[in-house]
Amino acid sequence: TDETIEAGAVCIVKHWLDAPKIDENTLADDLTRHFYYTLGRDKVGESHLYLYNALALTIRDRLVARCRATRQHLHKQKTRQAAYLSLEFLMGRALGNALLNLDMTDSSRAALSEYCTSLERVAEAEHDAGLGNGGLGRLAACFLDSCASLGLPVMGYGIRYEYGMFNQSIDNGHQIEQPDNWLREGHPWELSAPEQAVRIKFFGHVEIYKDKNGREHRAWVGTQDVLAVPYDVPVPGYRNEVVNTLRLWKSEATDEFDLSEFNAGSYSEAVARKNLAEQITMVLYPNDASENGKELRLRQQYFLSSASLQDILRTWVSRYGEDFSDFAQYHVFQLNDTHPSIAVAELMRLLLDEYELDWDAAWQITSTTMAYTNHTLLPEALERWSVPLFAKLLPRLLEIIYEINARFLAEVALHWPGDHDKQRQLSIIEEGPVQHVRMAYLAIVGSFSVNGVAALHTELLKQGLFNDFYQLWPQKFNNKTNGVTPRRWLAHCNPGLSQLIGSKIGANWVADFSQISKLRDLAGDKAFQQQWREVKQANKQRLAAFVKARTGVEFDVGMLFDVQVKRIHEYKRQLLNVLHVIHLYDRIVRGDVEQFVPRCVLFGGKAAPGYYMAKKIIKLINNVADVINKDPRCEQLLKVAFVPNYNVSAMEVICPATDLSEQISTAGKEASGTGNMKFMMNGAITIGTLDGANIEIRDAVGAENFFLFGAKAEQVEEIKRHYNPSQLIAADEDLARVMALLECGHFNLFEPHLFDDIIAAIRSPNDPWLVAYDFPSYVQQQQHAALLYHDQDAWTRMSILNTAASGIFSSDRTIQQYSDEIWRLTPM
Ligand code: 4GP
Repeated sequence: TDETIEAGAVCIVKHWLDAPKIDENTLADDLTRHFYYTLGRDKVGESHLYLYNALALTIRDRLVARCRATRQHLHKQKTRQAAYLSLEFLMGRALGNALLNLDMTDSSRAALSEYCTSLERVAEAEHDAGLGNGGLGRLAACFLDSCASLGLPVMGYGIRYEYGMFNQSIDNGHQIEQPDNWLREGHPWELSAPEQAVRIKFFGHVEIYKDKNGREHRAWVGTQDVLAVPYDVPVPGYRNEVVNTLRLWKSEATDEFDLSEFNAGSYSEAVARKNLAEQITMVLYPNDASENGKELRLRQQYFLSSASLQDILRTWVSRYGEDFSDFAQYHVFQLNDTHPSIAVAELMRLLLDEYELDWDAAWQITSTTMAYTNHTLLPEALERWSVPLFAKLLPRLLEIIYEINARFLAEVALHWPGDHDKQRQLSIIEEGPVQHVRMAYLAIVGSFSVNGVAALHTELLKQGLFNDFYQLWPQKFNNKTNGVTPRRWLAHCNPGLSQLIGSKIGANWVADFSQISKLRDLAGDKAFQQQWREVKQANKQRLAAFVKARTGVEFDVGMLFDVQVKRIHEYKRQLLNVLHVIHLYDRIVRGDVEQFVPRCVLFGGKAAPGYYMAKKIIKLINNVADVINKDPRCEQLLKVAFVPNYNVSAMEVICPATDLSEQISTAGKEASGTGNMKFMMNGAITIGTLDGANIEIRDAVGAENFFLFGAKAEQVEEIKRHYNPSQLIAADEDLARVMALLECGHFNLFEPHLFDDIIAAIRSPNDPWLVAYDFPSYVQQQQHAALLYHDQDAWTRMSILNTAASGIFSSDRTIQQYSDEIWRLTPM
């Protein structure tokens, strides 16, 4: 009867409230239970996979309990919430971070000791969740950690790709891509909620109909629907009992074909269509900061946006009915780049078509809940979708975009009367042989906030790329300089330094990273410097072992560790770095080694599979490394390695061991950078251009503790106007020698012409990256850095000062600003 069902429900809830508290004390027993019973194992095995899974499940239980409490807390009162919409969340491994945040590292260690193994070995069994390309995806992951740690009600929404970022191996110096089947061995952290699946429409057409009051409505019909099934991943805050949620959507076929096609005997066609539906979330597009342009990618973007918005609207309706009058007071959507910007049109569609609001009411809600973050100025990254594709795939959305555009262009006409060029330039629809939808314009028009990710970047958006929009709506534009989480990027990845810091300034810096500035007073303390160096030395040992295992190259921990790890891109100028390496090699060969500081140079990073020049640069690095590492004259002075498959967990070993951090992009091209911040937190000193967040890093630590070189952003255009690299090469003896070595084929003896394109790019008067221009000042600063490294006390002091000044680069600071200035959330 209804009563028994009701009573049963009450009983279950009551049971949960009374459930024995799982806590640290029961951890060892739970681990054993999961190992023997949930997973049905009795042997540990070489890979420790099951032990890892058992521990992950044990910890997940504790996360689930807290997650439920967090949700209940939010349910009790009407609270303003944010949703972070992102096609990428580059989470890396979850175990170590969860243990740190829940303060269960020691109890886990103790529980594992019964299995005669270490936590470190067990943690190694976890596969990185590589659901992102690079900066933008990793930023989203750091933001989730900070939101939970600050107790902010923020939900992440993303895609559960079956295949994440590809695995990279190096074969004869070439990048080889292999699929990242990260779910093969299971993903113990997630919980699926199939009952909360939502339907996503594609294709079909729009029909107009009138309701009984004669009002016109539009219906998107004849669609081919796909199911979006949610998988929830818990996001623990740092020791505050808050656990937020990252909801990842997986696409699945609806069951409809079972009845029609299936019965008609079209079994295989029906199954093929199922595959088509599941393809949507099959693979992450591996392009960083460049447009993808593929139809499937647009499907992913719409799939994520629609599923997430439907999820939020459904929850609203279930709680408050179909009255949306104060919806905007309680919701805000942050769009991580233009990738989910179709959400602007989708929210309009849902409010207009599904909930029958009129245009003005729907627009009022949309344009006060959407906020857009831009992550790159590179023109090739600006997403444009062809109108015919849109018309076919999302016909109703295109109609809405046309209407948004028409109303927007009327506003443009008022602001710039009679200026038809302006209307053409600002139109969301780009004219041409084939019309295109400009997604960044849609995002700006539909959002109340538009932000860049570092001071210079935001300035360049306002003065350059989006200047017309800035003139129209200056109040929308704001800066939010990026940050990284000090939990993963110092406390977790550098336990030695963490402990040392804790012994001097207490442990509160992990929650309140501004306290790290207290280290400044210790920078000159000789005993502390000695301890600081010892930690660095141990970290270098760990990295050396890692490099040896992955590349066979032996790093000498007595040498300066000079590191550049990030996506391979021409604007990031790994090429400039290799040229410097060749210059060092040339010095050794010609015997100019008097003041030579021995170095180990480490490179790492993936190239987009279709990015020809980036792949050539990887090959060049590997060939140069090969020549140098085999030359006995270099043995004591120079080592070079390219570590394959750079990812989050590799960075956790790399950044604590780095002395010199290479942040050498052409000024004006790197929106912010976040690797630069991780290195700084771990006491590396930056050699860099005045670009992105480097500028703020240098301001924070002081010019004397930063190695600056290169053209400034505002000089770049002028330099390009009369750029003559061959003349610059001839005028600089070092560069001339480096080019001579490259051009005579010294690094490709058996592979003729292999690097011709690279050589031509450096010599091209149209080289947008100004490699030859910046080379002399780069070499000079490298030399300056090397000389300083001689004086270990001075270097250590700089290192401490860098960590001490890194407080503002905590993503807690960034998120506090997002919350104060855009989201306006109240901590739980
Ligand atoms: C990156 C930017 O290149 C990097 O400078 C920035 O720090 C990061 O976003 C986070 O804001 N952009 C991308 C991308 O990853 O795909 O556009």
